[in-house]
Amino acid sequence: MSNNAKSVQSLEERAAALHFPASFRFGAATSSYQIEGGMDADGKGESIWDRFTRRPGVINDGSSGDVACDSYHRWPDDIALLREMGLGSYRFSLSWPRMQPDGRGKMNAKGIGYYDRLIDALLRDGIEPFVTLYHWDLPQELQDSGGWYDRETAHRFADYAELAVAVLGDRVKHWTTLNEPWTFAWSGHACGEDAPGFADGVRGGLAASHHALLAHGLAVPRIRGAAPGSDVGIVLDFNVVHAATDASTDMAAARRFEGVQNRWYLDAVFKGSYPEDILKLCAGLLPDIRPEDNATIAQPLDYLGMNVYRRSVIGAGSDLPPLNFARTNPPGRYSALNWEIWPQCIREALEYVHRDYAPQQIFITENGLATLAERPGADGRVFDPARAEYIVDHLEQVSKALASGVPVKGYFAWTLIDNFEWAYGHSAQFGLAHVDRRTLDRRLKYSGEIFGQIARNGR
Ligand code: IFM
Repeated sequence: MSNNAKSVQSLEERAAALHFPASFRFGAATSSYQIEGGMDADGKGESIWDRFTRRPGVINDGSSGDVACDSYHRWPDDIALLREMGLGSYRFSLSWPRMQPDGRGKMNAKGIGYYDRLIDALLRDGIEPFVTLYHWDLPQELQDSGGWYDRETAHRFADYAELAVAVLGDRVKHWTTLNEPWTFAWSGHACGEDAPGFADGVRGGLAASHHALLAHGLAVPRIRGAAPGSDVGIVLDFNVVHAATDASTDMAAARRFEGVQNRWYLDAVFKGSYPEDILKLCAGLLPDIRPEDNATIAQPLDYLGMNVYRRSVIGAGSDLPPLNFARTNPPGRYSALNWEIWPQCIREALEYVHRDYAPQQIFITENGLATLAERPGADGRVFDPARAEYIVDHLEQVSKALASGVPVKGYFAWTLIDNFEWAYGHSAQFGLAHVDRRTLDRRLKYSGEIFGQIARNGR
């Protein structure tokens, strides 16, 4: 047997050895802008990503989500893939400007109809919808009046959340307010890599973060009011942060980085106040944080969604003053996005959050590997053993966290199908299924087959 065949065999044996409780949920995740296309179909309004992707040079390969995977029309193909893998849960997001084109006022019946059909079909197939209300596609109209720099946007989000839940909440039992406020606040407002493209440094990141968290806090009771008995949570993205060396300067930089990436959100949501060290460090750069905001943000939640991909190894440097950090890349394996592959990070993140914040339930709402876009081989199959291995490695760590008492209730792979990876366009892909960019036909990859086997046999 060749070495490749041996390593595939041992991977498949490790996949077969994975066991989770019967109630553990296996699913796949996507987001509206990354898969739907239908950019202006049926009355959809413009989003900040529709506008941002028009700027020359901001997307690696010059692509956009105008068509993406055309899931606006091909959603039955997406559901067929979920069925093929035997997944019992699907996490997707609503496009706010498809639901409510101007971000305020009138809802769009045709946009609601799209999600109605999707949800009904999922339920017919026994697949539980986990719905995110905001995965980065802010209505451009709201951006024009200040976007996440404007406190009013938080109120508009709460209004929209209530209206969306009122029409879909009879069938959807798991609601998420925001996906990854750290990323959309900082990449969109501090560094300018993502929409709306502001490079306003720490002041921008903190203002957008605070208003996003306020939006979350204002929305939670409105969601509960519109769909009593449903589970409500938020999805945060975690980097397990390690200091590059034992030098006190590196350790302090790692602590600052970890403060804005993790504790800023966790402390606000679970403890009702922002971390003192970050408030002190960033005094003078803070938005208007009113005394009552802390209580508004710290709503009791039914679950925390954790997106975990990597470890960040941080030393002292000059990025984003006064955070003054530098990312370092220790020797190891890296993804096509240059993210370190370090599977222990998922267990470390789960144990840290459980120990310090004790959410009632935790879902891994995203985890997956970016590779360069793959092509089917001569036999028509897309063989991506690196992604299959990534999933098995990380699930082994999740299972260890479970054994150590962390209430982790499910795992969603990112992502169902190769899609529009934000500033990377289609140059890097995370899909369990390949999408032919010409025909948009979907085809399960080897990683999807392995993940399906784990989902079917591993409980
Ligand atoms: O594609 C993104 C997703 O939209 C949010 N979490 C990280 C993924 C990979 O970059």
